[in-house]
Formats: sequence, structure tokens, C-alpha cells
Amino acid sequence: MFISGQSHKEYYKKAKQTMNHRLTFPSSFVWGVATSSYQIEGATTKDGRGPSIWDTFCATPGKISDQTNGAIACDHYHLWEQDLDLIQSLGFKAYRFSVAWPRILPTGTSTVNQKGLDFYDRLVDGLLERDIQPFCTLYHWDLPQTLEDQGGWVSREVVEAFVQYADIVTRRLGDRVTAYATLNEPWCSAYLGYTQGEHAPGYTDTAMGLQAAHHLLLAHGAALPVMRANAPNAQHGIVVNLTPMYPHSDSAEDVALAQQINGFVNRWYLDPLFLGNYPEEAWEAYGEHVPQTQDGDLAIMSAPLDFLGVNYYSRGLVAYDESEPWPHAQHIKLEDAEYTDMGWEVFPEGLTNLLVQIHNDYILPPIYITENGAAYPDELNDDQVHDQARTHYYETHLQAVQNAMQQGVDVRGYFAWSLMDNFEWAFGYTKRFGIVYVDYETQARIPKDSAKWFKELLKT
Ligand code: IFM
Repeated sequence: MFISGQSHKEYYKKAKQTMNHRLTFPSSFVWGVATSSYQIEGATTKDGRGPSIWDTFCATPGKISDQTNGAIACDHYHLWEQDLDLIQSLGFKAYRFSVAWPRILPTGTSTVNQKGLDFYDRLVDGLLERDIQPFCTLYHWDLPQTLEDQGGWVSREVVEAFVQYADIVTRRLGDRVTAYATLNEPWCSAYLGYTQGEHAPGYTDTAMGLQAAHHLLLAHGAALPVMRANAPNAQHGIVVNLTPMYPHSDSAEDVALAQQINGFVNRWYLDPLFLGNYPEEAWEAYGEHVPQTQDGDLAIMSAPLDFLGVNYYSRGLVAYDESEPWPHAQHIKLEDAEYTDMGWEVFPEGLTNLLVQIHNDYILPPIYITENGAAYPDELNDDQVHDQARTHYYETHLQAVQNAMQQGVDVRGYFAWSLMDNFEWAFGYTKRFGIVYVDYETQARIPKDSAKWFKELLKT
């Protein structure tokens, strides 16, 4: 996760050389596509769904770049059957979706909305009928607004609320689901939502972010025994986003900075989950902002897992710069590198290095790559989208996964982000991550060339 020692030129030379290698994965390898509730479902006021923090955030002027929201999104709530047909037609055998907490418990706790549960019940059955394994994430950022009004993830009471919610969903869906993830990307919920403010609920306070992170992992750990009791044959885990940090130069400052940020971004989550403690140096560095904890919290947070979901998009490349606010990091853009429409460097080797490094640093359960993909400014012409750059991204990242597996990392599956273009949070509908193009006017789904590439790949 903290990696140094290879020049950019060397990397690109090597990446080109490895390009034509064949992709060969074990026959048991799980191939899937991923989405999340708020990004695709729409129908935010239908059938008793309560408001979430994202409905509130989107209604706040200036928060979403194109002033949109998830009210309609891909209208998946109504078009789910055709979407499952689409997944099947592309040859994927697994689908990672998330449940919208405010559909199940419109005010966060107590009153259960049966219609919300019915929707996911039908979805899961629909997947099984099509021979697609359901991978269900319980929390992909749409916290019920009522819970946020009571302090959200900063308040310890949210832990009990999450356990109740996890209990209700897993009791209903049970072992029909192949794998449950408690949380998607707790760093994003905590840091982007409470420290940096780019995501809902939009606070800008370091201590709040760290307290939220603590309660997220605590809620995750507290829910696991309940989930296991309700679905004893399902796999139970968590999904984290990991960004391997690289120093821009070999200078002592750059190297120390990359190591420090690795502590904040990656180890802040992995150490509690797999070592049962917070990384010491990062804890020291946060000083007065560290979270309030109680005895036994870390034991709960580090409960054994059946799988770890890893989301990877890019690396971090940092240089120490005194003029930047603490921790004095300048995020470097290279002239000779490729970047996606998000401004994220295309760096497949980072995925290999990351996987090998965490495999060496922790005793891990099997890994699924639960998200990987790229946004590009796609153009639709004659019902075709020639998204060569995206296909190239997938091909090279799959090679990176394969390289890690050859070095002993136990990766069991790969989910492309995303099945279709959708609501990209603070960027609204301006970024397209799908392998299927969505015409938001007509809700037509048009497989891009990358989807056709996957279809061919999966045939073999
Ligand atoms: O769209 C998001 C997703 O919701 C979480 N992981 C990163 C994706 C791309 O930004």
C-alpha cells in the first residue's frame, strides 16, 4: 500500500510489454458487475421509502455539479427485470447491488416497510432464476435522514440501528444471497461525508470523520454475528476502497508523507479489521482529533470475515509541499500518464502491488475485487459506444489481478464498476462509469464495446 522504487517511465514501458498476455482465470472465478441503490434505483418516494442523506444533500444548492439527484436515476426500481436480463445476456454470473436502508426502515429504526423488503426479495429471486449469484451490500451510503438528524455516523447510537437493519434484511433474504458486505467503502462515508464534505452529509470536521469511521467499523463488527445467525451459509465480509500511496521522489519527506497517508487512508481501516488496533503513527498524528472508543470496540471490529472486498481505481502519488495544508501533500499529475474522466491515473500495476502488499501484511480471508472501472466521456453514435479506453482499462487491470494471483494472492472474483452509467454522487450524471450506456431521456440501455468485450471474454 505504500510503495516506492520504480520510475514512471519504467512502469509505462513494462505495462506496454505485458499488454498482450492472455487472461486466464480459474473456472471457479466469479465474474460480476456492480451497482448501488441510490445511484440506479430512482423511485425515492415510492412505496414508503423514507428520505436519505443523499436526497437532502442533493437538494442543497452547490453540492452536485449538475444540480441533479437520484430521484429517477436509471429507474432501476421499475426496470429491474430488464436489467437482470441484461446482466444475464452479457454472461456475468454475479451481481453486486446494495439495499437502500430507507426503503426498509424509512426512519432508520423501528417501523419496517414491507414493500421495501419485497423489492429486494423479488430482485434476489430474479437473480437466482437467471443463474446469477446475488452479492448484497447493506450500506452503500444512503443513510436514513432521520438517523443523520440524530447525529448520523458520529453518534454511537447508529451502531444499534445498523444491527437492527442488518438483522431485518438478512433474515428476509437469508442464504439466497451468496455474500453479504456490511459496508461499502467506509473511508468515503467517513472522510468524504464528515471530514472533507464532498459527500453527504457534508460536514468538514476531522474529528467527526474519525468518529464516524469508528462507528462504521463498530457497526460492521456488531452486525456480523446477527448476519451469520440469519444466513449461516452465506459469506460475510466488508468492502473497502484501497489506494496504494506512492512517493513522487525518493526524498525522505516524500517517502514519509506517502507512508503517513497510507496510515490515514488504508491502514486506518485494515488494521482495526485484521489486527484489532489502530495504526499507532496515524493515531499519534491525528492528535486531539482521535475518536472516542470504549473497551472491547476493537475486538468487535476485528471479528473474523469470510471475504474482503477490495475496490481499486487508481494510486495516490504525493510530494511533500510545506505550502499545502497539513499533512502538506501535493497530489502529483504526471505529463506522461493517462488519466480517466475523473482525473484518476490509469495505473494497473498499483492493483498488483496493493494486493501483494496486503497479502503480506495481514492474514486475510479470500478477496473479491468488488469494484474496478473507469469513467470516460462516451459518445453514442448509431447505437454504438466505442469505449476503447475503458476496455483497455479493464484488460490491463484484469492482468494486474492475474499477476497478483500468480504471486499467491487468493482472489476469488472480479466485479466491474459499473453495470451501467449512473448517478456519480457529487458529479451527478456528468461521469459515465458503465459498460452499458444509459440514455437518461429514454432510459434505453445500450451495451458499449467494453460490455461486448466482457461478453466475449466470459464465453471463454
Ligand atoms: O460510483 C462510485 C461507487 O459508488 C463507490 N466506489 C467508487 C465509484 C466511482 O467513484
